[in-house]
Amino acid sequence: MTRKLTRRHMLGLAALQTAATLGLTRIGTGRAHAAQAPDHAPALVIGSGYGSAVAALRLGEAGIRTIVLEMGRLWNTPASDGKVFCSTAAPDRRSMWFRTRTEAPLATFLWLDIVNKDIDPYPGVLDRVSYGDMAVYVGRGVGGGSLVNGGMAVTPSRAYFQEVLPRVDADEMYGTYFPLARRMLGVNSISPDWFESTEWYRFSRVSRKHAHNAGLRTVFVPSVYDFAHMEREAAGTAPRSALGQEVIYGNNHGKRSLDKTYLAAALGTGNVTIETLTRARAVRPEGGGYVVTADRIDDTGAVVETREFGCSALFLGAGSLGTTELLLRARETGALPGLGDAVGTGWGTNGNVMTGRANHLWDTVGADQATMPAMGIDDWANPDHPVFAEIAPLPTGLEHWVSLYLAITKNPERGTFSYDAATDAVRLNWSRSQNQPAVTAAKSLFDRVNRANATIYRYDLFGANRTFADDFCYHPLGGCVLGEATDDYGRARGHPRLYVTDGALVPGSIGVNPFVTITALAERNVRRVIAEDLS
Ligand code: FAE
Repeated sequence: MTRKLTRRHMLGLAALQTAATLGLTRIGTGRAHAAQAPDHAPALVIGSGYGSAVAALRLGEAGIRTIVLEMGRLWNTPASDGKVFCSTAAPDRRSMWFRTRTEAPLATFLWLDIVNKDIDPYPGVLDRVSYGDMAVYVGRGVGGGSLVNGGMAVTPSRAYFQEVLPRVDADEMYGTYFPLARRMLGVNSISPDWFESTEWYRFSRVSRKHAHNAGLRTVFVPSVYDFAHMEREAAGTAPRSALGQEVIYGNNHGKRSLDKTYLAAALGTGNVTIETLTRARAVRPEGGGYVVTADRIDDTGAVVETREFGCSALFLGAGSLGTTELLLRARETGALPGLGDAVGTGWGTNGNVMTGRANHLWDTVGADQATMPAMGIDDWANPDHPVFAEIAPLPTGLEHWVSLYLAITKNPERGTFSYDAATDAVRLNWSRSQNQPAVTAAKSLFDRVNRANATIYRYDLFGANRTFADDFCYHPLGGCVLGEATDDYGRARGHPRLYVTDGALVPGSIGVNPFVTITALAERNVRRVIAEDLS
């Protein structure tokens, strides 16, 4: 099993490299790549994030020829600086999806507009999708969110998982699919000895001390960033990535993103091809299957070709926003009239809210900070305000005495999406006030921390003197909720062989960083679907 997978990975990685070298937008090996009808396959997968990558691998392994459509580009060709990705300190056109200026989560520092930089428009790797009172960060490219995220690979508490998804067999998830997801994603943990001794995690140790002073519990957070590589970075024997201010605009080294794991293995089956810079825009049923209309764009964003892809089975893995948009548009335009009312509902931010605290002069957080969080404050058992707060880095290369956090709270508020026929656009209905429960919960925890340490909040980081960033999130979840918009295995209601396979299935909250859950659920669902519907 292991040897087979390794050979597959190598074949897949070679295909990715060939596509990069030749500048191809079609990636694949074997019979899938040589297919007579490149626009038709038994299975079509939209997107190449966690849910899609799982579907592509398992379909490919089952011998089912599969085409993956990804709107972003393949990220493995070095630019003139010798690097694939740019750093947060020196963002260029590679950083963001068709922008003229970066839109980093921290808008300012000391109230100064020194964080964001002017850039040329390009299919960059990070997008910020704005819907009035809420903006959502997402990854764009082969690997989706895995290219830009903080790598935190957290399994939710069993009790909360059961509360959120009561119809999913928790024994099966915790016995089979969570361990499988962690293994496939390459999850590892930091060495506690190194954590205690390295300058790169001083910021975490200071936050831990302050949390403990307030009687709070901290936990190590597993990661898909290779901590052995990070130790070599610190020792000067490997090129710096997490220790070189690389994260939200991609990591040049160390990160086990999906193109190195699931997608490489999927390509290695010889049954999977990936079409990049190809954005699905419409879905319709035809001949017992589906046809997807997709635009291929060039580096300027211009549509160079519109293609129709036919399939017998369609898997939507375009992320919570992308999948919901495609299905809502299809329902509202009458293309897929059988989809139920639940499509476009049950969306949430996973209770995300960020905040920063100002430390005393003697509590230095260090000029050197690893970009990969390795510790969280776990107060999820708090009956009034459950919070899991990751201790986030702020790697500027200078001492700044800031402790930064991404709090995950149990915000019960949910958003809905609506379709505007005049503009063919999908809108998120979410008001600022809906994030108040998240702010209240985070404030209750960090007020405690501040009281215990005689510290205050920072007012200079999120614009308009705000102490809590409540207008953006990193963890969009829901929109096509499992058991509501779909059956209990992600089969869309009303249309056979149409599946949702990504974060759109999770009902708005999971209590921890979500990609391990999205991966494990996709593994569970696709196994059932292949066995019952596609064999
Ligand atoms: P996702 O990974 O978003 O993939 C969807 C893919 O579909 C993308 O590649 C899109 O470009 C593509 N796509 C969308 N629309 C279309 C279309 N119409 N046609 C073709 N392609 C399309 O979906 N989670 C954690 O668990 N731990 C973390 O440390 C963490 N940190 C994060 C940091 C940042 C900056 C961000 C943005 C997210 C972070 N997340 C983290 C969230 C995590 O990356 C996210 O939950 C997953 O990526 C969602 O997986 P999906 O499969 O749902």
